[in-house]
Amino acid sequence: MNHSPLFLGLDSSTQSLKACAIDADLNVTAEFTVNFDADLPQYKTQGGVHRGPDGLSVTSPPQLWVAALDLLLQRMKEARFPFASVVAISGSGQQHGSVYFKQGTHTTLGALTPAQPLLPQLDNSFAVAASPIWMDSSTTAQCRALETALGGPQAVAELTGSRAYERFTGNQIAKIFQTQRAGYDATERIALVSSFVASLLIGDYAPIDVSDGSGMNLMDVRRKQWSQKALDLTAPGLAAKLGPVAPSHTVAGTIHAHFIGRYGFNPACQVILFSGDNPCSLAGLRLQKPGDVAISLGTSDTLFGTLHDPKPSASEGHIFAGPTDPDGYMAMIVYKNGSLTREDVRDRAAAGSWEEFTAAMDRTPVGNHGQIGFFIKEPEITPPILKTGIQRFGMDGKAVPSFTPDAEVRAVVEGQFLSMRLHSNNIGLQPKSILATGGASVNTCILRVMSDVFGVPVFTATKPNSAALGAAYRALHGWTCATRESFTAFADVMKKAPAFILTMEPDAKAHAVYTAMLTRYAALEQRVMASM
Ligand code: 5FX
Repeated sequence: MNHSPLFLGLDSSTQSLKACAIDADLNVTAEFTVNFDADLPQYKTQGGVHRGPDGLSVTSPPQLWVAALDLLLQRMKEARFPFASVVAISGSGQQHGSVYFKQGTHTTLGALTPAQPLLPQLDNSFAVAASPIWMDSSTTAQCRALETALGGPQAVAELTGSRAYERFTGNQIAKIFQTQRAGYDATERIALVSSFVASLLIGDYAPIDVSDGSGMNLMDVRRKQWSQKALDLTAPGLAAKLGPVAPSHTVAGTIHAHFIGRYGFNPACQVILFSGDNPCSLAGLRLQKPGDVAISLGTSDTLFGTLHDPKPSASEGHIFAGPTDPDGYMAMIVYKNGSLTREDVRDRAAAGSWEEFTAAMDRTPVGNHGQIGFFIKEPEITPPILKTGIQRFGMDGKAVPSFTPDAEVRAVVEGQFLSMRLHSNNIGLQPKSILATGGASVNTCILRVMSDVFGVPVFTATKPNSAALGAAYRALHGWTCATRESFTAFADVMKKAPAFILTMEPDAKAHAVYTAMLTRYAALEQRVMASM
Protein backbone atom coordinates (compact mmCIF):
# COMPACT_ATOMS: atom_id res chain seq x y z
CA MET A 1 0.00 0.00 0.00
CA ASN A 2 1.31 3.45 -0.95
CA HIS A 3 -1.18 5.35 1.16
CA SER A 4 -2.40 5.10 4.74
CA PRO A 5 -5.50 2.93 5.09
CA LEU A 6 -8.72 4.35 3.72
CA PHE A 7 -12.34 3.67 4.60
CA LEU A 8 -14.93 4.08 1.88
CA GLY A 9 -18.59 5.03 2.32
CA LEU A 10 -21.06 4.67 -0.57
CA ASP A 11 -24.47 6.32 -0.53
CA SER A 12 -27.06 4.93 -2.93
CA SER A 13 -29.75 7.56 -2.46
CA THR A 14 -32.88 8.36 -4.42
CA GLN A 15 -31.18 10.66 -6.91
CA SER A 16 -27.51 9.72 -6.90
CA LEU A 17 -24.74 7.38 -5.90
CA LYS A 18 -21.95 9.03 -3.91
CA ALA A 19 -18.64 7.87 -2.51
CA CYS A 20 -16.77 9.41 0.39
CA ALA A 21 -13.33 8.18 1.49
CA ILE A 22 -11.80 8.96 4.87
CA ASP A 23 -8.42 8.17 6.39
CA ALA A 24 -7.86 6.74 9.87
CA ASP A 25 -7.79 10.30 11.26
CA LEU A 26 -11.32 10.82 9.89
CA ASN A 27 -10.24 13.34 7.25
CA VAL A 28 -12.29 13.18 4.06
CA THR A 29 -9.77 12.39 1.31
CA ALA A 30 -12.01 12.03 -1.75
CA GLU A 31 -15.63 12.36 -2.87
CA PHE A 32 -17.31 11.24 -6.09
CA THR A 33 -20.89 11.40 -7.37
CA VAL A 34 -23.01 9.87 -10.11
CA ASN A 35 -26.30 11.66 -10.69
CA PHE A 36 -28.91 9.23 -11.95
CA ASP A 37 -30.92 11.57 -14.21
CA ALA A 38 -27.96 13.43 -15.69
CA ASP A 39 -25.37 10.65 -15.93
CA LEU A 40 -27.62 7.72 -16.83
CA PRO A 41 -30.33 9.36 -18.97
CA GLN A 42 -31.10 6.05 -20.72
CA TYR A 43 -33.19 5.08 -17.66
CA LYS A 44 -35.42 8.14 -18.16
CA THR A 45 -35.81 8.81 -14.44
CA GLN A 46 -36.90 12.09 -12.95
CA GLY A 47 -35.22 12.63 -9.61
CA GLY A 48 -34.05 9.02 -9.87
CA VAL A 49 -37.56 7.57 -10.02
CA HIS A 50 -40.44 6.56 -12.26
CA ARG A 51 -43.94 7.55 -11.15
CA GLY A 52 -46.83 5.28 -11.99
CA PRO A 53 -50.03 6.47 -13.68
CA ASP A 54 -51.98 6.02 -10.41
CA GLY A 55 -49.94 8.80 -8.81
CA LEU A 56 -49.16 6.48 -5.90
CA SER A 57 -46.64 3.98 -7.26
CA VAL A 58 -43.03 5.13 -7.36
CA THR A 59 -40.27 2.81 -8.53
CA SER A 60 -36.73 2.76 -9.88
CA PRO A 61 -35.17 0.18 -12.18
CA PRO A 62 -32.59 -1.84 -10.18
CA GLN A 63 -30.34 -1.90 -13.26
CA LEU A 64 -29.95 1.87 -12.78
CA TRP A 65 -28.30 1.29 -9.41
CA VAL A 66 -25.97 -1.35 -10.88
CA ALA A 67 -25.03 0.93 -13.80
CA ALA A 68 -24.37 3.73 -11.30
CA LEU A 69 -21.92 1.56 -9.35
CA ASP A 70 -20.09 0.65 -12.59
CA LEU A 71 -19.89 4.33 -13.54
CA LEU A 72 -18.85 5.57 -10.09
CA LEU A 73 -15.99 3.07 -9.83
CA GLN A 74 -14.93 3.84 -13.41
CA ARG A 75 -14.78 7.56 -12.56
CA MET A 76 -12.78 6.83 -9.43
CA LYS A 77 -10.37 4.72 -11.47
CA GLU A 78 -9.95 7.51 -14.03
CA ALA A 79 -9.22 9.90 -11.14
CA ARG A 80 -6.57 7.42 -9.91
CA PHE A 81 -8.34 6.79 -6.65
CA PRO A 82 -6.07 4.49 -4.56
CA PHE A 83 -8.41 1.46 -4.40
CA ALA A 84 -5.56 -0.69 -3.01
CA SER A 85 -5.55 1.41 0.17
CA VAL A 86 -9.20 0.80 1.02
CA VAL A 87 -9.33 -1.62 3.94
CA ALA A 88 -13.10 -1.44 4.50
CA ILE A 89 -16.23 -0.28 2.69
CA SER A 90 -19.67 0.30 4.05
CA GLY A 91 -22.64 2.09 2.65
CA SER A 92 -25.96 3.77 2.92
CA GLY A 93 -29.10 3.13 0.90
CA GLN A 94 -32.34 5.04 0.61
CA GLN A 95 -34.55 3.27 3.13
CA HIS A 96 -37.43 0.92 2.33
CA GLY A 97 -36.69 0.28 -1.40
CA SER A 98 -36.51 -3.39 -2.36
CA VAL A 99 -34.76 -5.49 -5.01
CA TYR A 100 -35.89 -8.97 -6.13
CA PHE A 101 -33.02 -11.21 -7.22
CA LYS A 102 -34.10 -14.00 -9.56
CA GLN A 103 -33.45 -17.70 -8.82
CA GLY A 104 -29.88 -18.52 -9.77
CA THR A 105 -28.48 -15.05 -9.07
CA HIS A 106 -26.51 -16.29 -6.08
CA THR A 107 -24.40 -18.28 -8.53
CA THR A 108 -24.19 -15.35 -10.96
CA LEU A 109 -22.95 -13.05 -8.19
CA GLY A 110 -20.27 -15.51 -7.14
CA ALA A 111 -19.06 -15.87 -10.73
CA LEU A 112 -18.83 -12.16 -11.63
CA THR A 113 -15.85 -11.57 -13.89
CA PRO A 114 -13.56 -8.52 -13.90
CA ALA A 115 -13.58 -8.62 -17.69
CA GLN A 116 -16.91 -6.83 -17.96
CA PRO A 117 -18.79 -4.20 -15.96
CA LEU A 118 -21.45 -5.49 -13.55
CA LEU A 119 -24.51 -4.47 -15.54
CA PRO A 120 -24.15 -6.79 -18.55
CA GLN A 121 -23.54 -9.66 -16.12
CA LEU A 122 -26.58 -8.89 -13.95
CA ASP A 123 -29.00 -7.33 -16.42
CA ASN A 124 -31.19 -10.39 -16.41
CA SER A 125 -31.07 -11.14 -12.68
CA PHE A 126 -34.19 -9.35 -11.47
CA ALA A 127 -37.48 -11.16 -10.92
CA VAL A 128 -39.38 -7.88 -10.44
CA ALA A 129 -38.51 -5.27 -13.04
CA ALA A 130 -39.41 -2.14 -11.08
CA SER A 131 -38.17 -1.76 -7.51
CA PRO A 132 -40.66 0.06 -5.27
CA ILE A 133 -38.96 2.84 -3.28
CA TRP A 134 -39.77 4.94 -0.21
CA MET A 135 -41.86 7.48 -2.16
CA ASP A 136 -44.37 4.78 -3.07
CA SER A 137 -47.69 5.11 -1.25
CA SER A 138 -49.71 2.47 -3.10
CA THR A 139 -50.00 -0.11 -0.30
CA THR A 140 -52.71 1.28 1.98
CA ALA A 141 -54.75 -1.93 1.64
CA GLN A 142 -51.76 -4.04 2.74
CA CYS A 143 -51.07 -1.70 5.67
CA ARG A 144 -54.63 -1.89 6.96
CA ALA A 145 -54.62 -5.68 6.57
CA LEU A 146 -51.41 -6.01 8.60
CA GLU A 147 -52.74 -3.72 11.33
CA THR A 148 -56.03 -5.58 11.51
CA ALA A 149 -54.30 -8.96 11.71
CA LEU A 150 -51.81 -7.86 14.37
CA GLY A 151 -54.32 -6.05 16.59
CA GLY A 152 -54.22 -2.45 15.41
CA PRO A 153 -51.66 0.27 14.62
CA GLN A 154 -50.28 0.47 18.16
CA ALA A 155 -49.73 -3.30 18.24
CA VAL A 156 -47.79 -3.08 14.96
CA ALA A 157 -45.74 -0.21 16.40
CA GLU A 158 -45.02 -2.17 19.61
CA LEU A 159 -43.78 -5.11 17.57
CA THR A 160 -41.96 -3.50 14.64
CA GLY A 161 -41.17 0.02 15.90
CA SER A 162 -43.63 1.79 13.59
CA ARG A 163 -47.28 1.42 12.69
CA ALA A 164 -47.84 0.08 9.18
CA TYR A 165 -46.57 2.64 6.67
CA GLU A 166 -47.15 2.43 2.92
CA ARG A 167 -43.47 2.80 2.08
CA PHE A 168 -42.30 0.16 4.58
CA THR A 169 -40.93 -2.83 2.71
CA GLY A 170 -43.12 -5.59 4.16
CA ASN A 171 -46.22 -3.89 2.82
CA GLN A 172 -44.50 -3.46 -0.54
CA ILE A 173 -43.59 -7.15 -0.57
CA ALA A 174 -47.19 -8.10 0.28
CA LYS A 175 -48.38 -6.06 -2.70
CA ILE A 176 -45.83 -7.68 -5.00
CA PHE A 177 -46.91 -11.13 -3.81
CA GLN A 178 -50.56 -10.22 -4.45
CA THR A 179 -50.14 -8.45 -7.80
CA GLN A 180 -46.96 -9.94 -9.34
CA ARG A 181 -47.16 -13.53 -8.16
CA ALA A 182 -44.87 -14.91 -10.87
CA GLY A 183 -42.21 -12.37 -9.95
CA TYR A 184 -42.48 -13.20 -6.26
CA ASP A 185 -42.23 -16.93 -6.94
CA ALA A 186 -39.20 -16.42 -9.19
CA THR A 187 -37.41 -14.46 -6.44
CA GLU A 188 -34.44 -16.11 -4.74
CA ARG A 189 -33.56 -13.20 -2.44
CA ILE A 190 -35.20 -9.91 -1.52
CA ALA A 191 -32.72 -7.18 -0.66
CA LEU A 192 -33.09 -3.63 0.56
CA VAL A 193 -31.22 -1.02 -1.49
CA SER A 194 -28.55 -1.10 1.22
CA SER A 195 -28.03 -4.88 1.29
CA PHE A 196 -28.35 -4.97 -2.51
CA VAL A 197 -25.25 -2.83 -3.05
CA ALA A 198 -23.36 -4.74 -0.35
CA SER A 199 -24.29 -7.99 -2.14
CA LEU A 200 -22.78 -6.73 -5.39
CA LEU A 201 -19.54 -5.87 -3.60
CA ILE A 202 -19.10 -9.29 -1.98
CA GLY A 203 -20.55 -11.32 -4.87
CA ASP A 204 -22.87 -13.05 -2.41
CA TYR A 205 -26.10 -12.22 -0.59
CA ALA A 206 -25.32 -9.76 2.21
CA PRO A 207 -27.59 -9.77 5.26
CA ILE A 208 -29.94 -6.86 5.88
CA ASP A 209 -28.67 -4.87 8.89
CA VAL A 210 -30.98 -4.49 11.89
CA SER A 211 -31.27 -0.73 11.55
CA ASP A 212 -32.44 -0.60 7.92
CA GLY A 213 -34.36 -3.83 8.59
CA SER A 214 -36.44 -1.86 11.10
CA GLY A 215 -38.00 0.06 8.19
CA MET A 216 -39.93 -2.94 6.90
CA ASN A 217 -42.72 -3.60 9.45
CA LEU A 218 -41.28 -7.14 9.52
CA MET A 219 -38.74 -7.11 12.32
CA ASP A 220 -39.33 -7.49 16.03
CA VAL A 221 -37.53 -4.27 16.90
CA ARG A 222 -36.69 -5.31 20.48
CA ARG A 223 -35.44 -8.81 19.65
CA LYS A 224 -33.78 -7.51 16.48
CA GLN A 225 -34.92 -10.60 14.59
CA TRP A 226 -37.59 -11.11 11.95
CA SER A 227 -41.05 -11.51 13.46
CA GLN A 228 -42.34 -14.82 12.11
CA LYS A 229 -45.88 -13.55 12.65
CA ALA A 230 -45.31 -10.47 10.51
CA LEU A 231 -43.53 -12.55 7.84
CA ASP A 232 -46.41 -15.03 7.70
CA LEU A 233 -48.93 -12.22 7.30
CA THR A 234 -46.93 -10.70 4.44
CA ALA A 235 -46.14 -13.51 1.98
CA PRO A 236 -45.37 -17.23 2.10
CA GLY A 237 -41.79 -18.45 2.28
CA LEU A 238 -40.55 -14.97 3.12
CA ALA A 239 -37.94 -15.91 5.74
CA ALA A 240 -35.91 -17.85 3.15
CA LYS A 241 -36.15 -15.02 0.64
CA LEU A 242 -35.01 -12.39 3.15
CA GLY A 243 -32.09 -14.26 4.68
CA PRO A 244 -30.85 -13.21 8.11
CA VAL A 245 -30.72 -9.79 9.76
CA ALA A 246 -27.49 -8.91 11.53
CA PRO A 247 -26.00 -6.11 13.66
CA SER A 248 -24.93 -3.14 11.56
CA HIS A 249 -21.20 -3.44 12.34
CA THR A 250 -21.05 -7.04 11.02
CA VAL A 251 -18.56 -7.90 8.26
CA ALA A 252 -20.58 -9.05 5.25
CA GLY A 253 -17.54 -10.53 3.54
CA THR A 254 -14.45 -9.53 1.60
CA ILE A 255 -14.56 -7.70 -1.70
CA HIS A 256 -15.28 -9.92 -4.72
CA ALA A 257 -12.63 -10.72 -7.35
CA HIS A 258 -14.55 -8.57 -9.88
CA PHE A 259 -13.53 -5.42 -8.00
CA ILE A 260 -9.98 -6.61 -7.32
CA GLY A 261 -9.31 -7.42 -10.96
CA ARG A 262 -11.13 -4.50 -12.51
CA TYR A 263 -10.22 -1.64 -10.16
CA GLY A 264 -7.31 -2.86 -8.07
CA PHE A 265 -9.05 -3.21 -4.71
CA ASN A 266 -7.04 -4.88 -1.97
CA PRO A 267 -8.18 -8.56 -1.75
CA ALA A 268 -8.38 -8.19 2.06
CA CYS A 269 -10.81 -5.24 1.83
CA GLN A 270 -13.77 -5.94 4.10
CA VAL A 271 -17.34 -5.01 3.32
CA ILE A 272 -19.29 -4.00 6.42
CA LEU A 273 -23.08 -4.33 6.24
CA PHE A 274 -24.71 -1.38 4.56
CA SER A 275 -27.55 0.44 6.35
CA GLY A 276 -30.28 2.98 5.62
CA ASP A 277 -29.61 6.64 4.86
CA ASN A 278 -31.13 7.90 8.11
CA PRO A 279 -29.18 5.44 10.29
CA CYS A 280 -26.02 6.39 8.36
CA SER A 281 -26.75 10.10 8.85
CA LEU A 282 -27.05 9.42 12.58
CA ALA A 283 -23.57 7.89 12.41
CA GLY A 284 -22.32 10.75 10.19
CA LEU A 285 -23.50 13.27 12.77
CA ARG A 286 -21.89 11.12 15.47
CA LEU A 287 -24.98 10.84 17.67
CA GLN A 288 -24.09 8.10 20.11
CA LYS A 289 -25.15 8.74 23.70
CA PRO A 290 -28.81 8.50 24.65
CA GLY A 291 -30.05 12.08 24.45
CA ASP A 292 -27.90 13.07 21.46
CA VAL A 293 -30.42 14.45 18.99
CA ALA A 294 -30.16 16.04 15.55
CA ILE A 295 -32.79 18.25 13.98
CA SER A 296 -32.54 18.76 10.26
CA LEU A 297 -34.47 21.83 9.15
CA GLY A 298 -35.15 21.30 5.49
CA THR A 299 -38.05 20.98 3.09
CA SER A 300 -39.32 18.52 5.63
CA ASP A 301 -38.01 18.74 9.20
CA THR A 302 -36.54 15.56 10.63
CA LEU A 303 -35.62 14.90 14.21
CA PHE A 304 -33.63 11.84 15.13
CA GLY A 305 -31.60 10.62 18.02
CA THR A 306 -30.30 7.72 20.03
CA LEU A 307 -32.11 6.17 22.98
CA HIS A 308 -32.15 3.06 25.12
CA ASP A 309 -35.75 2.91 26.24
CA PRO A 310 -37.91 3.37 23.15
CA LYS A 311 -41.66 3.88 23.32
CA PRO A 312 -42.95 2.92 19.87
CA SER A 313 -46.03 4.90 18.96
CA ALA A 314 -48.71 4.57 16.31
CA SER A 315 -49.13 8.32 15.97
CA GLU A 316 -45.59 9.55 15.78
CA GLY A 317 -42.28 8.57 14.35
CA HIS A 318 -40.29 5.42 14.00
CA ILE A 319 -38.11 3.34 16.26
CA PHE A 320 -35.20 1.64 14.50
CA ALA A 321 -32.55 -0.65 15.95
CA GLY A 322 -29.41 1.43 16.45
CA PRO A 323 -26.88 1.49 13.60
CA THR A 324 -23.81 1.98 15.80
CA ASP A 325 -24.80 0.40 19.12
CA PRO A 326 -26.16 -3.16 18.92
CA ASP A 327 -28.02 -2.63 22.22
CA GLY A 328 -29.38 0.78 21.34
CA TYR A 329 -32.13 2.29 19.25
CA MET A 330 -32.67 5.32 17.11
CA ALA A 331 -35.89 7.27 16.93
CA MET A 332 -36.89 9.36 13.96
CA ILE A 333 -39.75 11.80 13.53
CA VAL A 334 -40.51 13.40 10.19
CA TYR A 335 -42.53 16.58 9.68
CA LYS A 336 -43.81 17.50 6.27
CA ASN A 337 -44.38 21.10 7.32
CA GLY A 338 -40.80 22.35 7.49
CA SER A 339 -39.13 25.08 5.48
CA LEU A 340 -41.95 25.55 2.97
CA THR A 341 -44.33 26.34 5.80
CA ARG A 342 -41.89 28.74 7.49
CA GLU A 343 -41.34 30.40 4.12
CA ASP A 344 -45.09 30.71 3.59
CA VAL A 345 -45.39 32.63 6.87
CA ARG A 346 -42.32 34.71 5.99
CA ASP A 347 -43.94 35.65 2.68
CA ARG A 348 -47.34 36.47 4.17
CA ALA A 349 -46.31 38.09 7.45
CA ALA A 350 -42.74 39.31 6.99
CA ALA A 351 -42.69 40.75 3.48
CA GLY A 352 -40.80 37.75 2.15
CA SER A 353 -37.68 38.71 4.08
CA TRP A 354 -35.74 36.70 6.67
CA GLU A 355 -34.48 40.00 8.18
CA GLU A 356 -38.07 41.09 8.74
CA PHE A 357 -38.89 37.59 10.06
CA THR A 358 -36.05 37.93 12.60
CA ALA A 359 -37.21 41.44 13.53
CA ALA A 360 -40.73 40.09 14.15
CA MET A 361 -39.25 37.44 16.45
CA ASP A 362 -37.35 40.18 18.31
CA ARG A 363 -40.49 42.28 18.73
CA THR A 364 -42.55 39.44 20.25
CA PRO A 365 -42.18 37.87 23.70
CA VAL A 366 -41.27 34.27 24.47
CA GLY A 367 -44.58 32.39 24.61
CA ASN A 368 -46.29 34.80 22.21
CA HIS A 369 -48.80 35.99 24.87
CA GLY A 370 -50.15 32.45 25.00
CA GLN A 371 -51.13 32.40 21.34
CA ILE A 372 -50.62 29.03 19.62
CA GLY A 373 -50.92 28.17 15.94
CA PHE A 374 -51.01 24.97 13.88
CA PHE A 375 -49.72 25.51 10.36
CA ILE A 376 -50.69 22.52 8.22
CA LYS A 377 -49.74 23.70 4.76
CA GLU A 378 -48.95 20.15 3.65
CA PRO A 379 -50.77 17.06 4.98
CA GLU A 380 -48.81 16.42 8.17
CA ILE A 381 -47.10 13.18 9.16
CA THR A 382 -46.53 14.05 12.84
CA PRO A 383 -49.16 13.88 14.12
CA PRO A 384 -51.10 12.51 11.15
CA ILE A 385 -53.32 15.40 9.96
CA LEU A 386 -54.43 15.04 6.37
CA LYS A 387 -56.55 18.15 6.01
CA THR A 388 -54.52 21.25 5.36
CA GLY A 389 -55.16 24.66 6.89
CA ILE A 390 -54.09 26.98 9.69
CA GLN A 391 -55.71 26.94 13.12
CA ARG A 392 -54.97 29.70 15.61
CA PHE A 393 -55.85 29.92 19.29
CA GLY A 394 -55.74 32.83 21.69
CA MET A 395 -54.53 32.75 25.29
CA ASP A 396 -57.99 31.66 26.48
CA GLY A 397 -57.92 28.63 24.17
CA LYS A 398 -60.56 30.10 21.85
CA ALA A 399 -60.05 29.77 18.10
CA VAL A 400 -59.22 33.09 16.43
CA PRO A 401 -59.22 33.85 12.70
CA SER A 402 -55.87 35.61 12.60
CA PHE A 403 -52.83 36.78 14.56
CA THR A 404 -50.94 40.01 14.04
CA PRO A 405 -48.17 39.47 11.47
CA ASP A 406 -45.51 39.48 14.22
CA ALA A 407 -47.44 36.94 16.31
CA GLU A 408 -47.94 34.80 13.21
CA VAL A 409 -44.17 34.59 12.71
CA ARG A 410 -43.50 33.61 16.32
CA ALA A 411 -46.40 31.16 16.32
CA VAL A 412 -45.05 29.09 13.42
CA VAL A 413 -41.60 28.75 14.98
CA GLU A 414 -42.78 28.06 18.53
CA GLY A 415 -45.45 25.63 17.32
CA GLN A 416 -42.95 23.57 15.34
CA PHE A 417 -40.56 23.11 18.26
CA LEU A 418 -43.30 22.53 20.82
CA SER A 419 -44.55 19.78 18.55
CA MET A 420 -41.05 18.29 18.27
CA ARG A 421 -40.63 18.34 22.06
CA LEU A 422 -44.04 16.77 22.63
CA HIS A 423 -43.69 13.99 20.08
CA SER A 424 -40.03 13.20 20.71
CA ASN A 425 -40.79 12.76 24.41
CA ASN A 426 -43.76 10.58 23.53
CA ILE A 427 -41.52 8.02 21.80
CA GLY A 428 -38.89 8.05 24.51
CA LEU A 429 -36.34 10.65 23.33
CA GLN A 430 -34.95 12.85 26.10
CA PRO A 431 -32.76 15.36 24.24
CA LYS A 432 -29.68 16.48 26.19
CA SER A 433 -28.11 18.35 23.30
CA ILE A 434 -29.24 19.11 19.78
CA LEU A 435 -27.23 19.24 16.59
CA ALA A 436 -29.02 21.52 14.13
CA THR A 437 -28.47 20.96 10.42
CA GLY A 438 -30.17 21.85 7.15
CA GLY A 439 -30.90 25.14 5.40
CA ALA A 440 -32.85 26.90 8.18
CA SER A 441 -30.19 26.12 10.80
CA VAL A 442 -28.32 29.29 9.78
CA ASN A 443 -31.21 31.32 11.23
CA THR A 444 -30.27 32.07 14.83
CA CYS A 445 -33.74 33.29 15.83
CA ILE A 446 -35.03 29.82 14.96
CA LEU A 447 -32.20 28.15 16.91
CA ARG A 448 -32.98 30.40 19.91
CA VAL A 449 -36.50 28.95 20.12
CA MET A 450 -35.19 25.41 19.53
CA SER A 451 -32.78 25.74 22.45
CA ASP A 452 -35.33 27.36 24.78
CA VAL A 453 -38.18 24.96 24.02
CA PHE A 454 -36.00 21.89 24.70
CA GLY A 455 -33.89 23.57 27.39
CA VAL A 456 -30.66 22.19 25.94
CA PRO A 457 -27.63 23.60 24.09
CA VAL A 458 -27.78 23.65 20.31
CA PHE A 459 -24.73 22.87 18.21
CA THR A 460 -24.54 23.38 14.48
CA ALA A 461 -23.08 21.31 11.70
CA THR A 462 -23.11 21.68 8.00
CA LYS A 463 -24.38 18.39 6.72
CA PRO A 464 -22.72 17.78 3.38
CA ASN A 465 -23.19 14.13 2.48
CA SER A 466 -23.78 13.02 6.06
CA ALA A 467 -25.08 9.63 4.90
CA ALA A 468 -21.96 8.88 2.79
CA LEU A 469 -19.69 10.19 5.55
CA GLY A 470 -21.62 8.15 8.12
CA ALA A 471 -21.16 5.09 5.93
CA ALA A 472 -17.41 5.71 5.86
CA TYR A 473 -17.41 6.10 9.66
CA ARG A 474 -19.35 2.83 9.90
CA ALA A 475 -16.75 1.15 7.65
CA LEU A 476 -14.07 2.23 10.12
CA HIS A 477 -16.22 1.11 13.05
CA GLY A 478 -17.02 -2.34 11.64
CA TRP A 479 -13.41 -2.86 10.57
CA THR A 480 -12.14 -1.87 14.04
CA CYS A 481 -14.53 -4.30 15.74
CA ALA A 482 -13.47 -7.09 13.35
CA THR A 483 -9.76 -6.34 13.70
CA ARG A 484 -9.93 -6.29 17.51
CA GLU A 485 -12.27 -9.26 17.51
CA SER A 486 -14.48 -7.51 20.04
CA PHE A 487 -17.13 -4.83 19.89
CA THR A 488 -15.66 -1.35 20.20
CA ALA A 489 -17.89 1.61 21.05
CA PHE A 490 -18.55 3.86 18.06
CA ALA A 491 -17.46 6.84 20.22
CA ASP A 492 -14.00 5.27 20.57
CA VAL A 493 -13.40 5.35 16.84
CA MET A 494 -14.76 8.91 16.52
CA LYS A 495 -12.31 10.53 18.93
CA LYS A 496 -10.45 12.42 16.22
CA ALA A 497 -13.56 13.95 14.66
CA PRO A 498 -13.77 17.76 14.71
CA ALA A 499 -15.98 19.28 17.42
CA PHE A 500 -19.35 20.73 16.50
CA ILE A 501 -19.92 24.44 17.13
CA LEU A 502 -21.86 25.45 20.24
CA THR A 503 -24.29 28.00 18.82
CA MET A 504 -27.01 28.53 21.42
CA GLU A 505 -27.46 27.92 25.14
CA PRO A 506 -30.93 27.76 26.66
CA ASP A 507 -32.44 30.54 28.74
CA ALA A 508 -33.92 29.00 31.91
CA LYS A 509 -36.82 31.50 32.14
CA ALA A 510 -37.81 31.01 28.52
CA HIS A 511 -37.61 27.24 28.96
CA ALA A 512 -40.02 27.45 31.93
CA VAL A 513 -42.49 29.41 29.78
CA TYR A 514 -42.38 26.73 27.09
CA THR A 515 -42.71 23.90 29.60
CA ALA A 516 -45.92 25.48 30.89
CA MET A 517 -47.10 26.05 27.33
CA LEU A 518 -46.54 22.42 26.32
CA THR A 519 -49.57 21.08 28.20
CA ARG A 520 -51.81 23.60 26.47
CA TYR A 521 -50.17 22.84 23.14
CA ALA A 522 -50.84 19.10 23.56
CA ALA A 523 -54.51 19.69 24.43
CA LEU A 524 -55.00 22.05 21.49
CA GLU A 525 -53.33 19.56 19.15
CA GLN A 526 -55.92 16.97 20.17
CA ARG A 527 -58.63 19.48 19.28
CA VAL A 528 -57.03 20.23 15.93
CA MET A 529 -56.74 16.52 15.12
CA ALA A 530 -60.36 15.92 16.05
CA SER A 531 -61.53 18.83 13.91
CA MET A 532 -59.59 18.03 10.73
C1 5FX B 1 -37.29 7.37 5.86
O1 5FX B 1 -38.26 6.59 6.48
C2 5FX B 1 -37.62 7.68 4.46
O2 5FX B 1 -38.56 7.22 3.90
C3 5FX B 1 -36.68 8.57 3.70
O3 5FX B 1 -35.94 9.39 4.55
C4 5FX B 1 -35.77 7.73 2.85
O4 5FX B 1 -34.93 6.96 3.66
C5 5FX B 1 -34.98 8.61 1.92
F1 5FX B 1 -34.08 7.92 1.28
